[in-house]
Parts: sequence; structure tokens; C-alpha cells
Amino acid sequence: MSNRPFRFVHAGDFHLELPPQGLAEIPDHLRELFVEAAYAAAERTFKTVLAEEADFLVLAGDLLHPGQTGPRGPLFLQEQFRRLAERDVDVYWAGGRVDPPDAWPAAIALPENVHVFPQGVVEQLTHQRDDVPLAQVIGVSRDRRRTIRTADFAPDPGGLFSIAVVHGNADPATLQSRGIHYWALGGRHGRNTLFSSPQVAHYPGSPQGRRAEEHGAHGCTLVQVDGQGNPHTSLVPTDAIRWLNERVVVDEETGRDDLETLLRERMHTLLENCPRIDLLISWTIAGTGPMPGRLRRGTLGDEMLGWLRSEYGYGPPAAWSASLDVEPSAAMPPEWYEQETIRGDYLRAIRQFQVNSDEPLDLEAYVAEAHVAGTLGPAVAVAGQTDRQRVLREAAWLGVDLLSGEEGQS
Ligand SMILES: [Mn+2]
Repeated sequence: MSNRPFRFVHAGDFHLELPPQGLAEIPDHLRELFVEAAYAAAERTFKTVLAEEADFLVLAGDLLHPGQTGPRGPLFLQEQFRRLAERDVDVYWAGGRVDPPDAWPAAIALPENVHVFPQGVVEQLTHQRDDVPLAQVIGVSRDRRRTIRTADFAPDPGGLFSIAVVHGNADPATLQSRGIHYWALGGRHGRNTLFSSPQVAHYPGSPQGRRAEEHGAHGCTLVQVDGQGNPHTSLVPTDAIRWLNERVVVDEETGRDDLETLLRERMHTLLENCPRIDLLISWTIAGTGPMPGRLRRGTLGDEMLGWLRSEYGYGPPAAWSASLDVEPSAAMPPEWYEQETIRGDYLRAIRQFQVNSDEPLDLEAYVAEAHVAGTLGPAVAVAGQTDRQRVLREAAWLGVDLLSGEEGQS
């Protein structure tokens, strides 16, 4: 049993073939950043290995789809692997969904410090420092037909620290039962720890978020194993651009200037917390009073978005406001449905459509013929139930906004 402390970096899901998406329109000054983000984040992962003087790097699959990156992907990785080779740092790579070992182009040689695990058969390697074993690294590249076969993984009988590298899903209890010290998992793009004491099973996530849903910091995981053989994990951010979801709450008193102040204060906090990274921010305005209604209809929402962009969107670093939406409240106050008002009639009519999901909406009848043929055509063809419920919810709020008057919605 080794009592020498050591450290390694655990990363995966680079997806070099996949630039960030999900902006309706990428502003010109951020275009280059979008195109390069996946590579920049991967490169920072390799730099982290060197900066932290890690003993080795563990890669849990989905690094690249070589068919989709073209030669740039493999050539980039080859160069990064060589950088680690110059410092005698080994790489343990278990292939995932898009990077099985046979997908790597034969013409681009992998440096000797890179150990690619075979597909379908678990391989055990011993990592040594100065001829003394530090850890056992057990891995397999993903086989298309299988989820993780936990029974194939067994810890070192001599008690050497064991690391299992594999891409896919497995039941946490089954993973825990194997006695492996550290499960280096891949295949989830968000950071996720299944269990952390005394053993660890962990997904580091992709080093770069791709969509608004993948918000927050992305990076790789530095694992430090102490003299007692306990692993400690920490996030090292590597993302080149970061999505944030920001929720701002307004009240009865909030006017336009107050909203501007709220947004400005929040923006300054974000810039203080993330001083060196470009940000993409999805704003959600929640709360009570007239402000949500004013933002839902009319031009105030667009004006606020335009102001945020011109004030903060160009950086450096750029803090680009991607969207500004009003939080769709889950339910209207029930008494609104009971009232003998036009609003009450309207809400009761909408509810008929919400409850009777088979009743056709027939929106086309309300749209001018010229529009049905043109851009509004697809919009009136409400496809599924989710679509239908969303349209009805929005229609309900629009009606409430228009029928409630300016002095409030009580
Ligand atoms: Mn993946």
C-alpha cells in the first residue's frame, strides 16, 4: 500500500466537434469566441495538468468526434499530449460514445505517454513514480451495446489506490459495492458527484458549457490523494465563455429606473465574481406589481435588453445579455377565475381549452390570411400538448395584462 500523496486531473466530454449553441443570433464580436470555445477550454485542461504538476491525466471519453472535427481535432490533441509527454505526464483515456479507439485516424500517431483502453475488455495498468506504484488505473472504452459493467472492475488486492475510468451510467449503489477508490466517470456534461466519502464516483462534466441549460462554471477536476489514501476533489474552471441564469425580483413599487438599478447592481456583482471570463446572461424577472406586465407587453423588455447589451455587452470581458424574460407564474390567483368581470370570463374560456385537451384551438381563424401563408404559418400550427399548454398559458397572461388595467392586477 502506497502512502505517498499524489494528484491527478480528471476530465472528459471535451466534444471538440461541438461549439456552444443556443443564441438566436451570435453578435459579431463574440463569433470567434464561440467557434474557439471548445478548443480553448480543452487547452486549459491540459495547462491545468502542468500548472498543478499532476502525476497523470485521466480522460473519461467523448473528447472529439474525429469525423466531425476534421484533422484539426486529432492534431490538436496530439500536440497537447506531446506537451504532457515532454514533462513525463501519462494520459489514461477511456473512449466514450463519439471517440471509440478505432475512430482515431491511423495517420496521426498518438505519443507513447497516451494509454487508450480497449473496447469491451477492462484493462488494468499500474501507474508508477520513480519505480514505486502510486495507483492502479483500470479502464475500458465504451462498448456500444452496454452500460457500465461494474462487475468487471476490482480493486488491487494489495490495497493500492484504485481508479476506474469509464464512460456511461451505472447505479451508484453498485459502483460503491466494488471497493474502487475513485470512479472517474464520463458522459455527463454537467458536473456531478454520485458519492464522495470514503470512496468517490464523479463526473467532471464538459470543460465548456454549450447551452443556457449548462449554466455555471465548467472545468476539470483536480484529485489530490493524501497520505491516508483519501481522495479530495476540486473544480478548476476552464470554460472560455459562461452561461448564467439570473433571477431578479420586483415588487409593487418597482419602476423603470428601479429595475435598471437592480439589473446594474446584479451585473456589477457578476463582473466582480467572474472578472476574467466572458458571460452570457439569461435574465428572468419575477415578482409582483405592474412591472412583469409592462415587460411582457410593449417595448420595455427590448429596451432594457438593448441597454444592458450596450452598457456591458462589449467588455472586456463581455457580459452579453442573451435574453430577458418574465417568469411564467405557475398559476393565477384562484379568485380571478371566480370574478364576474371580463377578465374572469376570459380566464374561464381559456381554462376550457386547458382542461379539454382534445378541443381544437383553431388559431388560424384569428390570423389574417396573408400571415397564415407567411411567417406566422408555422406559429399557428400548435404541435404537441406541451406547445398547446404554453400557448394557452401565454394567452392567459396576455389577457390578464390587457384586461387588468394599469393600477394593478388584484
Ligand atoms: Mn458526451
